[in-house]
Amino acid sequence: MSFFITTAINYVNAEPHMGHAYEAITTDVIARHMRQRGEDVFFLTGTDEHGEPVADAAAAQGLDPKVLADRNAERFKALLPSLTISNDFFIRTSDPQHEHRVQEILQAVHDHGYTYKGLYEGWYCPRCADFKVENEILEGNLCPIHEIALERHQEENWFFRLSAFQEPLERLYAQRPDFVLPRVRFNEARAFIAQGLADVSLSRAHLRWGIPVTWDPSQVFYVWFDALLNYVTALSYAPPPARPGERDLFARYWPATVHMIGKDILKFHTVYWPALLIAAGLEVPKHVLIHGFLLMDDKKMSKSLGNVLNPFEVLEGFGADALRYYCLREVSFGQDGNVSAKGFEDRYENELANEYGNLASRTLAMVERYREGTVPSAETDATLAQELDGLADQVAGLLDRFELTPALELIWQRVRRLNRYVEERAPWQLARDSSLAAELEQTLASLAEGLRVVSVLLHPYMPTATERLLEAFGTPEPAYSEAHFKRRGSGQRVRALEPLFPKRA
Ligand code: ME8
Repeated sequence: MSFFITTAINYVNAEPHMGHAYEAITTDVIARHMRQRGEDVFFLTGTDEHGEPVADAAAAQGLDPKVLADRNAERFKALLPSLTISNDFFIRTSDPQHEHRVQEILQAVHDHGYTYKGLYEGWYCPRCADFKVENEILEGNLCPIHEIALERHQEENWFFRLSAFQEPLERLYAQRPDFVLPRVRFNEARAFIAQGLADVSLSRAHLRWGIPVTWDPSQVFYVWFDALLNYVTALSYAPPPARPGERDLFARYWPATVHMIGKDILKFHTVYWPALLIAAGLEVPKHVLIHGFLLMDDKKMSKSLGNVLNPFEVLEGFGADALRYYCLREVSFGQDGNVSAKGFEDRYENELANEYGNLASRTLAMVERYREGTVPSAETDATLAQELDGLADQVAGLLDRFELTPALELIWQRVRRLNRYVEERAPWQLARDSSLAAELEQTLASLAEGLRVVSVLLHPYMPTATERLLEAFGTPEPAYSEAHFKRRGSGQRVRALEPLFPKRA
């Protein structure tokens, strides 16, 4: 089945921060897991380049917006391989193909009668590129997200008749209880709709850095409509080339399976976006999946608050797998969570180095020492088999509901179980007594098999370390169909493995 998954596209008004890395990582875990299960995955990410936030940041640095966009888009692009993100395409909203397709789709919305010209006045946050409604505004007329002064803006521009979609959206939410996940966000979106939908402005009169409105080229489209449409436009020009008989990827992948986004942009994705799609005559996505914020000192980490944790530095010190693991383990997916250098180092040391890395090197060393590097093809331990049977199904069930942290927790319980198994069986004692050879063989076969199973399941979370481990054990296939505990050891030769998570000085 086709499985189209997207991240939000990132503003290029500043460099990437941990929040962006977090979103790419969580999306990548789902994409990799679904590929393991044989789904036809298409994973899209990219940059959001038009509008006030970028125009203002460029002006402040005396740059042309396109120059700033080019520079920062490169940084966002460069972050992806260093996080081992497996995206299939990277869209930039300054791509001419995107611009052209946005014009076509919004022209259709106009032709269907969902636009009109009107006067807009309201409190506007230039960082959000959004007008704020009265009940959101903080005391002193501050933006609730950026805590900066809002500006009073008035201009004549084109409106989108969001109010016409009150009933269609209510119906959508009544029929599709999993349209927005998790549930608490579904309720939030539904409550927003229940308040009554007001029309929203679709264009900007005083901005040049955007896509011209086809029927009124003196204006550009409001950046949010331009940006949201990336999810559709990308399918009209992204490689891989369509299969024979396909004009492009649209028929194969639309509607999107999952839009992964942060909680601050809920309204745009759960209200404006489905309304816009219906207005254009397109299908709405299957799920909008909403993650929380990474917090440091209990404040959202963001470029405008100035407490940025640089993902490049974290990666240099610990590597991508460690960062990926930490993000999924420390922060309960869907909720906000604090991240800290101390918490990171603790988990690295205690869980990655000691529990997983050490289990792998001990097991390999014992296979080497006691059985000359061959995993015995002995029968595996029945109790352990019982404890690992069904694990792959449980993990798949959780990940079908995008429960990323509980799935990791479940796998990690088995990593700990395998460590206990080593202690219980004490293979170094069994090795001293040749009458216990069968027990020793069973122990080694079971450990190797258990490590193989947990590594296949951990692969989406930590692709590099698990691949290295699986190769060292001579069982390199991380396909999901291989994720069950086998009744016999593999009989494979093992190879030496450098520590997966070396202890830091
Ligand atoms: O909102 N923790 O771009 P953006 C976790 N261009 N996630 C965070 C975060 C944090 N501290 N800070 C930001 C935009 N994010 C628009 C999106 S989509 C059509 C247009 C998340 O660069 C944020 O919630 O400000 C969003 O999902 C993504 O990073 C990009 O944020």
